[in-house]
Parts: sequence; structure tokens; C-alpha cells
Amino acid sequence: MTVLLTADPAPLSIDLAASALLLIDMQRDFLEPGGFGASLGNDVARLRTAVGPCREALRLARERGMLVIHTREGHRADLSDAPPAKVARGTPSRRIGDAGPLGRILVRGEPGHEIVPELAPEPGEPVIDKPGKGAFHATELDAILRNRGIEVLLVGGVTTEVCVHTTVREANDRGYRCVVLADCCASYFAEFHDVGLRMISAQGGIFGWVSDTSRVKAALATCPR
Ligand code: C5J
Repeated sequence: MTVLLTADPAPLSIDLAASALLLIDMQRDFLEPGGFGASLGNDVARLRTAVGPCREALRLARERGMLVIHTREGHRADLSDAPPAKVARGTPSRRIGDAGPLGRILVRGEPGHEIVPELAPEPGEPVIDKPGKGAFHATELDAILRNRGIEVLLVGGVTTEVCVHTTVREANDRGYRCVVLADCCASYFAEFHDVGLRMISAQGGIFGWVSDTSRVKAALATCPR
């Protein structure tokens, strides 16, 4: 089934069977006090705005039987997959691997690494554990998408200008059409969110489209279930 999705810079036609919802790093480590985001001095409450829209996007995608994929940024417990340059960067209050209120920062299996409960993956939904900012780097994401015949990604998550941007750029170079859902994304910096979205859709959609959950809902409403 194909629907016409209103987006910037132009509407696009998407085949639901060849489309997936990709939610990037909606983890406690980024959204809750005591995690990685907070250790960098950020006001993590800013990211909460994306939770409700992501829930709605999940509901819409699941209702239509679309593929839903979640990602989580984090590292092996021995940090052997964490580049020393990443661990050493900046002057955080706690570094990657240090113990904190949500367990060890950005380490797989720790409470902080989990996706926030409101957006918990359902059985059968792939969860991609990624060591980098981009979801294609050192993961099986591309294989999963190709094996499922996916051509279009509806993308939400955090943060807009870091892991969402990096992943969308990677996806675009691999030939996927990416529609970033503005209300499903958030940043610790309001201006980075706004400019990050504009960078995607500028120049005729230089590496994607920007839409939102209400426009997805409207597009789906034109297509009987
Ligand atoms: C960051 C991410 N901001 N998920 N990670 O370090 O955007």
C-alpha cells in the first residue's frame, strides 16, 4: 500500500511494506538524570518532548504492521569496542564505563542502557546495539533492512544533531530515503534541533525529508486498513 506523505521540502510517496520506523537511542542514559547525557552537563529534561510523539509513531507503525527497529548506543562491559578517543573526550562528571546512579555509563546491560519504558521494544522488534553515533557503523542494520526489502526510513530519536543526523547521513549514502519526524526528535540544544532539521531538508532535501507524526497519521488515514 502506497501513501502520499506531506513533508519538507516536498511530499513523497511511500510504500508501507517497504518502510520502517527507526527509533534512535531513546535510552535512559540520554533521557534521565544520572546518565551519559547528564554527565556531559546537559539538561536531560529537554529530550522528554520526543517521548509522546515517539509513542504515537510506534502505535501507528505497529497498527500497520510496519517494521519497527530500535537502536541503543553503548559498549561492551570491557570497553573493548569503545575508541579511547571517545572515552577520553571532554571533561564529563563521569566517563563512559564509570559507575553512576543508572549503572555504568553507556555500557550494555546496565539500567541506563535500556530504552525508556514508555517506548519499550515489543517482542520481534529488532534492537540494534551500536558502538558509534551512526546506526550503520559496526552493526547488522543494513543487512536487516535489505533482507526485509526496506527502502524508506521514518526516523525519530535523540539527539537530532548527533545520532539521528549521523544515522540519516549514513542511510542516505546507502540509498535509503529518510523522513525525519521532527516531533519525534529532540536535542539538549533547541537551536541545534531546529538547524539540524533545516539542514536535512534544505537544498531540495540534500539528505532527506522532514515531516512529523500528525502528517504521518494524516497520510495513513487516506489508506484503508
Ligand atoms: C550522543 C546520541 N549525543 N544518541 N548520542 O552522544 O545522540
